[in-house]
Amino acid sequence: MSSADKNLSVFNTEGLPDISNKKFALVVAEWNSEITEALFDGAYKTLVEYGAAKENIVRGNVPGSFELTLGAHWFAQREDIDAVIALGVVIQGETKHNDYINHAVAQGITNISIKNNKPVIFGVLTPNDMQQAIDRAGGVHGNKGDEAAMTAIKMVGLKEQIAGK
Ligand code: RBF
Repeated sequence: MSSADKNLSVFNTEGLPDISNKKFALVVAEWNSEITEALFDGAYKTLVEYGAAKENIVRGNVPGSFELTLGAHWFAQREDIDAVIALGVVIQGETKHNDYINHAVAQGITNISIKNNKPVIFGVLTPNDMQQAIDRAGGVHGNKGDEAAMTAIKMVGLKEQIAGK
């Protein structure tokens, strides 16, 4: 299914874990901030809606998506943080940079997730143009921030399930 056919804010919520004592970090890229702020709002709202305590949600900003990996790594190193969500948007077509940034961040986030043994979620939009970004940041296709938060919740639950908790 391409993301054009999917609403990013509609998900299966069966069997979600109790996250009232779980701590989440949101790392937000400032580049294209009108989009990334919408991603943040969606992610924050979804975490709270499904049981996270507001005081258990922390935020850090990074200048651009390229810096998401290191910002997320610093949060992931904190023992009290259960999951990290990296939020950014790299608009293809506006820059050849996008290939380098997208690949670097996708690889970097995978690496730090495994290294820190906790979910680090790739909440990065990689649209062809600004309209596609708007459509996925609270527009007609929902909000990638919602989806990233739900992914974090589900991965926290899976980790507990596998640990037998
Ligand atoms: N950061 C983003 O988050 N999204 C972008 O679309 C984006 N495009 C960039 C295009 C160019 C030509 C450059 C130089 C940077 C871009 N960045 C973007 C910023 C990048 O993630 C990083 O912050 C800077 O490259 C650090 O100097």
